[in-house]
Amino acid sequence: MSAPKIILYHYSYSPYAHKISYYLTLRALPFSQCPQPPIMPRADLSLLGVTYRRIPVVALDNRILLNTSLILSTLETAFPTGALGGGEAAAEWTRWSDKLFRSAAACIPTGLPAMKNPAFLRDRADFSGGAMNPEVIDANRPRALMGVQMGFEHTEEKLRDGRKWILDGYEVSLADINAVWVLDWMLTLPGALEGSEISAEKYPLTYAWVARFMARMGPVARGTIVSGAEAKEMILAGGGAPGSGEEVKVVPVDTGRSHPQVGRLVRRDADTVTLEVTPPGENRTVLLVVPIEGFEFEKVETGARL
Ligand SMILES: N[C@@H](CCC(=O)N[C@@H](CS)C(=O)NCC(=O)O)C(=O)O
Repeated sequence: MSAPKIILYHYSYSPYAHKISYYLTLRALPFSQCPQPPIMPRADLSLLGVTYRRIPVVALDNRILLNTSLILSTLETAFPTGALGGGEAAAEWTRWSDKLFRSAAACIPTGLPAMKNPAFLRDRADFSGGAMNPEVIDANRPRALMGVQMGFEHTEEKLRDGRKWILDGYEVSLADINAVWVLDWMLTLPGALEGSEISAEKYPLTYAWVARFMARMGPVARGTIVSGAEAKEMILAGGGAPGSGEEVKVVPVDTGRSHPQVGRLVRRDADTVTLEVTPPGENRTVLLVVPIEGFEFEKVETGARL
């Protein structure tokens, strides 16, 4: 059997997508990437019948995986030789970085070109469910910077005992990936930390650990670029005929709620729900795997919770 095919749908400056591209790079897994625009609409995903709006999305053969924590755990299982490990502890770091992301996103400088683009601001207001107003963002900046600084405090505290990687006694692991992406984003986004007390002098262990991670990983792998049509063909190659499962609607609990996803229920496990989706004009299907944590599920016909 050949190795499962990985296709990463993302845009290069999505910090959440870095979680996945850093993982693929560290593990040297071959993959394709299907570059996406940073704002909606995303025609390449519509082609697949995917209406879920968040980035990244990963296809593993015929399965489309939503949410980065599910993507990472699925890749660990699908490619067990050389898996990074640290999965249980990684969950704690996933929650930590998800929380930190909210402060970090509020530190995006309003002077950046994207933040002056009304289309971008409208798109992100739709994404977050609240208005994006530069004056409000600027006024909130000191508080957001404090939130980010708490993040640096936390990693500095962890690293104080001299450990090289974030989990004591481990090589680089999933926990490092789950922690590093959001700090790295803040350290590399021009102007993000301006006005804060965050510096290499104040947080030497954290700065050294981020640099160690980047050195261990090396240049970020780009994968083979494929078009939306090529990606669709690769994914549908393994697609079955449409079944008759009950229609279920899925929305994330936090962001991107105005772009629900509907599919036919094919499986429900302890941690995931699998839906079948027929792309427009197709008679082959894709499977969409959604984690139960962080999402709400509703039966379309009755409106009842799944
Ligand atoms: N919990 C999600 C969060 C993903 C997320 O918020 N991604 C951001 C980009 S970094 C996003 O989708 N922004 C709006 C967009 O690109 O449409 C995950 O882990 O995948």
